[in-house]
This record gives sequence, C-alpha cells and structure tokens, in this order.
Amino acid sequence: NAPQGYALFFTGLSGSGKSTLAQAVLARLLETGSRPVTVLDGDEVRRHLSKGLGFSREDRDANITRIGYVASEVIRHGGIAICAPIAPYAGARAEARQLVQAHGRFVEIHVSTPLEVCESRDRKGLYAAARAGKIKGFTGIDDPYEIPASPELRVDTSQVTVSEAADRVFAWLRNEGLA
Ligand code: GGZ
Repeated sequence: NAPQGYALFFTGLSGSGKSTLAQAVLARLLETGSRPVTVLDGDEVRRHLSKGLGFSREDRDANITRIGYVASEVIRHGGIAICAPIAPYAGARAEARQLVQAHGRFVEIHVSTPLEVCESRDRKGLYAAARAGKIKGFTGIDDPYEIPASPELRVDTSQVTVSEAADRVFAWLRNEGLA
C-alpha cells in the first residue's frame, strides 16, 4: 500500500517565519528522501501559479484555492505538499482543507509569531511601507488576519528556534503515523 499523502499548510503573517520553517522541514524530508515533496511557497506561487493576482480578498481567496488544488493533486499521487501562504481568511483555508482531505491529510500549522515581532523583523521593509500608507491593505496593518481556531499545530518563532519548531512538526507527524 502506498503511504498516504499529506499537506503541511503553514499560515501566518508576513515575516512570521513560514518560509524559513517550511525550508527547514523540506530539508529534513529530503534527507530521509522516501517521498516526493512539492513546495508551494507564497512568493514562488505568486510568480507562477497565481501570476496577476493582487491582494484583494477575492484574489487572496483565489490564490489559496489554487494552492489547495495543486496540493490535492500532489497528495492524490502520494506526495507531500508544503504550502506557506499568509492565507488570512478562515473560509479559504477551510476550502483548501476540503480539497486536500479528498485525497489525504491536511496539517494546518499556525505560525503565530506576534505582529510586533514580524514588524520588528521587517526584512523587506513592507511593514514600514504599510505604516507609511505606501502599501494599502497589508495583512496585520490595515487588512485582517483571521486567527486559526483549531489548527493541528501552533508554533511561535519568537519563542522557539526554527530547528525546535521543525522538531515539533516532526513529533506531530510521527505521532499521527505520517513520518
Ligand atoms: C500581505 C503582501 C501584500 C499585502 C505584498 N498583504 O513577506 P512577504 O511579502 O514575502 O510575504 C507577503 C506576500 C504574501 O503573499 P501570499 O500569497 O502569501 O498572501 S495571501 O495568502 O494573502 O494570498 C508579502 C507580499 O506578498 N505582500 N502585498 N497587501 N502581503
């Protein structure tokens, strides 16, 4: 029997550490090398799969639905899909969950790093631009982030290292018989 595919769906604010954590988890999955893994990172997806979409609610929802659909295809073939968009709306996350659960497991990981920490990191200067009104509708500043009510996991990268956060993801997966 082929092992069940699953999606690791990281959701959280810009600068919360989603991509970094996703890369750390990817590196460990590739070390064991037992399954095909596809990464659907926010930036990358917007350059290709979601090219042309903006940041209105409608466009963000379309982005998350596309990610969910591609993840569901990866999982249908027994693979692992690592997704790392902001995914600020609970409704769109639920839709991605439905798409994925038709074929495998959906592991929602809320990267719950507080806004103050994300904003103080401000690696790309986007929070400063949003505060200055140069970017409108920036998540956490003047656009909502709906906190996941019951994610499979919650990790705050201001409280644990990336490596510890990855450990927690793998501990969860082992406990569920997925790793
Ligand atoms: C939020 C924005 C915005 C606005 C540009 N709001 O730190 P980043 O740069 O690399 O991560 C953010 C990324 C978010 O894209 P997602 O596809 O993950 O968003 S969503 O799930 O809501 O569809 C940020 C950049 O794009 N960015 N404008 N207004 N983030």
